[in-house]
Amino acid sequence: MSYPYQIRSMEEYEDTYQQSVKNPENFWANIASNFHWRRRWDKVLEWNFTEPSVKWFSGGKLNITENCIDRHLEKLGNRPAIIWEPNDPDEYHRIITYKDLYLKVCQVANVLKNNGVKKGDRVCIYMGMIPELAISVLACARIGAVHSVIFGGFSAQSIADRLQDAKAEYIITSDGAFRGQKDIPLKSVIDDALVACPFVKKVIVCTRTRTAISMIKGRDVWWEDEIKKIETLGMTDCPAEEMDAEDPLFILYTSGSTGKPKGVVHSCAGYMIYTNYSFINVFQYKPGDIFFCTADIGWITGHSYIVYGPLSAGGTTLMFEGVPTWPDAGRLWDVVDKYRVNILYTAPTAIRSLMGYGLGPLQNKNLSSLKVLGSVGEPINEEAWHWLDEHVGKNKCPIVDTWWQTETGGILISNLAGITPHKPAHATLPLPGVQVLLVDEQGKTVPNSDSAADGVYNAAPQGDGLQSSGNLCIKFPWPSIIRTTYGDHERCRTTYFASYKNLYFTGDGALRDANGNYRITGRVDDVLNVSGHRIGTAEVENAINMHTDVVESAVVGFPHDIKGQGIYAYVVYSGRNPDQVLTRKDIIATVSRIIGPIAKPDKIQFVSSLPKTRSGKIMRRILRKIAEGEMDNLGDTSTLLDPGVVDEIKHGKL
Ligand code: 6R9
Repeated sequence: MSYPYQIRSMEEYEDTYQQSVKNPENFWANIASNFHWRRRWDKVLEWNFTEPSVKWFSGGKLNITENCIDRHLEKLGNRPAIIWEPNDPDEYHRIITYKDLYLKVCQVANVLKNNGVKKGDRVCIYMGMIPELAISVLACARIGAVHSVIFGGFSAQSIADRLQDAKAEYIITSDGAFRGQKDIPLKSVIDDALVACPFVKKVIVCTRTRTAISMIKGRDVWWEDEIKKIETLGMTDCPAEEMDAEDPLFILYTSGSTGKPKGVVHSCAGYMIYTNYSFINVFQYKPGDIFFCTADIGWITGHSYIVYGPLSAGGTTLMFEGVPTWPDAGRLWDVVDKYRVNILYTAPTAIRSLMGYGLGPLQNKNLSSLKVLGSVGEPINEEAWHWLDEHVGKNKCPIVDTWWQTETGGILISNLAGITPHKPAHATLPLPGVQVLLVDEQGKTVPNSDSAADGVYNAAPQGDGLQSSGNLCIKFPWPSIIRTTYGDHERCRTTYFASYKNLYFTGDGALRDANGNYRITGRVDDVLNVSGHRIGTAEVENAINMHTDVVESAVVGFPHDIKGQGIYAYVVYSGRNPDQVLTRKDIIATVSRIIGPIAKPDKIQFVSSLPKTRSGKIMRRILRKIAEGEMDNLGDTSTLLDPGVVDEIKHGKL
């Protein structure tokens, strides 16, 4: 494969950016012509941000798996598509070529059909990081079923909520999953979830851990048996379903500032084109490179940059089942050396956790294959940036700091490796086609913050330092923008398109320097970012409030050395159980059960009441300051119903 739209110099970037702003339709149509279409589109773009309604490549027909697999078979059939490294370094790794992938995806697609799955049906996938997970995702896409992957760390209750919301009647899971020392009983969690989901018709169970599980007659079937059936029937091929450009490809649930997680919907063509374009340009991927993204496919990063981006580019993607610190803190580097990884894409939280082990685990590691390093999920602090640069990249690998979201489908702001300048702790410049600006509280555009109107890059600014700051918005659609929130379009409108007229609002705050580089400062809403995972404070509060001894609670974030943000819960507690140590444990167990272990509070402070305004609103600003240890800087507390509460909380013990 060659990538005619890969940007090779700073000048080319600036030119391309300007073209993409002047004539976005032309720009994206040119890129789209490099893909395999069953039928060419009639109209490149129709959009408005009021409903909102965004349609890219209307009338076009395609199947994303033909672009990710079939079109590579002739020239790249024997190239590894997926390299899989197991949790246990002593177990055999697996290499799946494009030819193998084609056969496996067709097989599983036929299994799905044979079990009644049809185009448009929602299929929930709850698996560990094994190749069958990627194969399942692609098998759904092959037959036009809408996949909804749920991260293995979510609880039965969370799964049930998502299954009900998506009305998913089919599930693919495995008996269990290995992660470090842990053996996670996936099928038994699914069984618990399904008590509340009688509408689920079929559960396909893949063997991984050989944990004892129960199989329910008529509902549960073994993956391996189903594949055998397909083989006996002689069904080797599975023609790809012809999809409309705007048909939904998948639903992925993510947390917001209020209520339950929402199902972000992405569509076939736009998502494919944008993940491919951003993959090739941000990482400067070259044919034959080994690309290693350490995310889990349960998150958007895994969807876009383990599965769809690399495979649509005919690339080789490495899937790692385990964790960076097991059996020891050198594991990630062993994996890099074992496969001579060229591009490593990881998260600041992983880097900070590895930094904690010192330089010992890096000794005797070669790492000379690395060319590009990438970071995603949260702002990368300068210390972690420099550690990565010096000790992993040996000062010769550009680091891309990639800013994006579940809702954006792909990377929107990032330097392009080795092409546009990097700056520690800055995501830097928007990709071509992405028109970024900052607004103030009233929704007015902040001067010198608009990448499209004020120039995307300024090599020689007057003066230096900070130029502007505000809330990060995008004013023109890019192909992989969120289309809707599943089953509730109004929620999509109010969450992203109603804060500021004609703008997509990201929920993040940002600064822009005089060169035009953006620096993301973090969420400005009630969403926490814990180890790169998005967690809504309201969700955690709801879970804590389920505990019988809890009257009410308020959850805020606090700076955490490794996780970036930790979860701090203020709990008003009825005192029925005087043993606070026990109650703390109980509350943590409740949160684990309702949401999953990723949402467990790091700190719990029992208080007799919460600071509220006269109208009954919890003053989170004050609680946040106390959690951050900024006791002397609480600001105005005069609007509080009972200012005495603040003193009690300030002097309270954890
Ligand atoms: C891809 C992903 C999105 C939120 C986003 C922002 C934060 C992601 C970042 C970053 C600073 C970066 N975020 N990348 N902040 N610099 N390079 O993480 O999606 O799970 O939906 O989270 O993560 O706050 O709004 P998602």
